[in-house]
Order: sequence, then C-alpha cells, then structure tokens
Amino acid sequence: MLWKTTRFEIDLSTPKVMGIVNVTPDSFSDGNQHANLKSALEHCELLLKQGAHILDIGGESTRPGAQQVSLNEELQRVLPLVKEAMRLNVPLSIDTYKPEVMQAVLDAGADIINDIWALRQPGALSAVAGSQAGLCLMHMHGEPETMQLSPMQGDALAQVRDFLKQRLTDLHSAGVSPARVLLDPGIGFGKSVAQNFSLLARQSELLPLGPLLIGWSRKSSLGAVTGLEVSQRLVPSVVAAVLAAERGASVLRVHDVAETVAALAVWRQTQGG
Ligand code: 7PJ
Repeated sequence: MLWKTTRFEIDLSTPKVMGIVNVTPDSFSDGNQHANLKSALEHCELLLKQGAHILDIGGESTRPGAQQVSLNEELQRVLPLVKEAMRLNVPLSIDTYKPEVMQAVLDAGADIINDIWALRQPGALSAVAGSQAGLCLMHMHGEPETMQLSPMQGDALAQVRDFLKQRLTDLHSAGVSPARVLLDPGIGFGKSVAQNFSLLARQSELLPLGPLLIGWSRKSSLGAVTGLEVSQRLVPSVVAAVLAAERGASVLRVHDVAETVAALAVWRQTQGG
C-alpha cells in the first residue's frame, strides 16, 4: 500500500514514524526569528537522524484548552520552516486547519496536510482538492477550546467510524483519490480516557476504511492511567505506539522518535515470520 503525497509515495507496508515539530513560542522561540528557524531546522534534522520517516510541522497548539493563534502568526511560524525543510528531501506534513495556511504551504511544495478538523473548516477542502498532497483526516468531538468539557457519549468507535466514512465520501465527491488519504481516530480530542483506550483496543475495526495514522504521544489519557506528568510519559507513549502498530496503524505520530523507532524494530521481528 502506497500513500500518495506531493513528492513521495510512502510505503505503508511497515509502520512509519511521523516526528512532531512544534513551532510554538514555548518550543523554539527566544524572540529571535533567525535563531528560532535555525533551532527548528536542527530539531528536524535530529528527528531524521533518529529515524523519522515523515516530519509533522505545527504552528498552533491544539492541546485541550489551548488558545487559537492568528493566521498571520501561524504563517510566520510555519512557512519559513517549511521552505527551508523542503530541501531535507523527506515528506513534510503540516498540522493546520486553516485553508490559507494550507494554500501557502502547498505553494511552497509541502507533501501532506494533517488536519485535526478533517478539512471541515470553510475553504479547507477546496484548498487541497486540486493539489497532489497527502491528507490526514482526524476525528474530533467538539472544538479544541471546549472539547474536554463535554466529551462524546456512548460508543466512541461507532461514531468515529461513521464520521470518517462520511468524510471519505465528501472527499470522494470533491475528486480526492483515497490513495491520498489517511484516517485518524483523534486520540484525546473530546473523548474520555475509557473511550480513548477502547479506540485502541478496537482500532482494527477501523482498518476496513483505509490506512490509519495514530497519535498517542504524551497524551493525557496516558497520564490518567499511570499518574505520570507529561514530561514523564515516554514509556507509556512508546508502549501505546507499539500497541497501535500491532493493531494495524500505518503511521505513528510521536515526539520521541528514537525510542519509538527502536521499539518498532523489536515489534517488527514478530511480524510476517
Ligand atoms: C494529533 C494531531 C493527533 C493528528 C495533535 C498533541 C496534540 N494530528 N495533532 N493526530 N494531535 N493527525 O500532539 O498532543 O492525534 S496536537
């Protein structure tokens, strides 16, 4: 199975690791734009050295309760890095839901649009439909500012499956080939701890829809069952990534690339033998 993106056809026959590159003030910023760009690029290079197959660049924190950033601010954070990182010659994914950001990074040649809103913001679907970019469509219940205040009720898996199925139909109507699309149940986005873990336990039920991208890295559900702070969630994150791979995930979105790559190397020895 190949994932068709702008410059690359990504082989999904073994799980791929997507390294997270956050370009937010609390990550690289020291007020100096040049220094920020340089350290963000160095972080990209480090993740690649550690074995990342894809980089996911994001300029707005979408953690529960986080504030939105303006379009201009997001563009200033993301676009210079995307332009520089193009020459690293690896698939570049941009984590954004704003159609103007999508258009700007696609003009710069970006390979993948990763949208927590699954292209539901006005103008987003038309911004990507005519491109060749790979797409990740994520399920989210509610909105980032408020989603943990009223988590979804009932069978999370059935609702996630129905939502993703409907988005695939919508994208098909817009002329987007399914070969460009990965689907994501959206761990942590408006779901209870129990719902997140049931999405992991029953993850394989989503596989008939298409290849999956899964992000458990450092998420609060891992803290809820371990009592560990976000800075201490390396082991739970790596375990969750391996469990997601075991249940058929194609792409794992992680902060801790070296450790995830090592864990997957062990897991892979149990596959196809
Ligand atoms: C996800 C994401 C995820 C996809 C974030 C965080 C919050 N994109 N962007 N899937 N999470 N596709 O990393 O904790 O789970 S931002």
